[in-house]
Amino acid sequence: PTVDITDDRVTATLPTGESVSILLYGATVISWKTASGQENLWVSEKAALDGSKPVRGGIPIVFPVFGPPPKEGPTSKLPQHGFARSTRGKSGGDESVKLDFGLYSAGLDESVKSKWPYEFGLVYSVTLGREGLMTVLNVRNEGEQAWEFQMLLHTYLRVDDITKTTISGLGSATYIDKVLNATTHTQSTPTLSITSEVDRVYTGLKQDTTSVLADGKPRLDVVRDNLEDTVVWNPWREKANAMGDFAPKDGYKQMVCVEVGSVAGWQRLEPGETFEGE
Ligand code: TA6
Repeated sequence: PTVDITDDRVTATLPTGESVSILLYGATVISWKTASGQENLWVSEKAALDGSKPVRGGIPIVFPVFGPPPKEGPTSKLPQHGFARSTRGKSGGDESVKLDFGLYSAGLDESVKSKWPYEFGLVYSVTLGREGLMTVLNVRNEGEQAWEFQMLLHTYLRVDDITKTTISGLGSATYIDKVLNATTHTQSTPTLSITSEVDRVYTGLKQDTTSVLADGKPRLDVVRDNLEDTVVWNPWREKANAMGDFAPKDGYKQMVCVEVGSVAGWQRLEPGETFEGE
């Protein structure tokens, strides 16, 4: 598909011609056309599309109250139909851009489905802002039975020189060392230097930030939200050599994985429940 982004709207068009336009104001869908160009949504010729009032037409979102609010109670001060339809979404403007991707059980090949036959929905949101990159995985149980899962954002970070790289924010945490037969240890130093293969699952970290330092100076902060575990991995020389798709072979000197997730235990989702890790 092609995606065209202007100041006030996003328009996406499939190669076959179908298109959708979403006004950033209220995330209001204001056009949905079939391949032949037929418009399926009605928008008033006098609709305000400049953000001065909710759009008269398209698909305004009603949240968190429908109609005139009750006289009393938590929604009593809100305008009719709430505020969502008259609030510009955070994904707009030049400050940040947010992209959402979906993966659903219905989209799996039968061969995969037969090995893990549960109904799920994943929405992965990637937001680029001035201060950083945010990656969020939202997991939903779409089925009728509970299931368990683990998840991780297996992030490969680029560094200039691994010998000058240290990792902080892991001090006094417990970790499972996958290099040492998955034995459990406690991080004794406040910072971790990487001078050989490292493959550790840090569990129950108190701080939510793990920092990558270059020459002792802050380079990148990896911040966990609603996730308990952080994996630190560098394959070093031999393991890098053994991976057919790892190149250049000395690339381990320019990378370190700091991966946030929920991997030491299992997350359980009842039907209809969602989990979000960031
Ligand atoms: O997260 C670290 C790790 O689990 C390592 O044990 C290492 O094997 C790595 O991920 C890469 O896994 P992959 O399946 O991508 O080769």
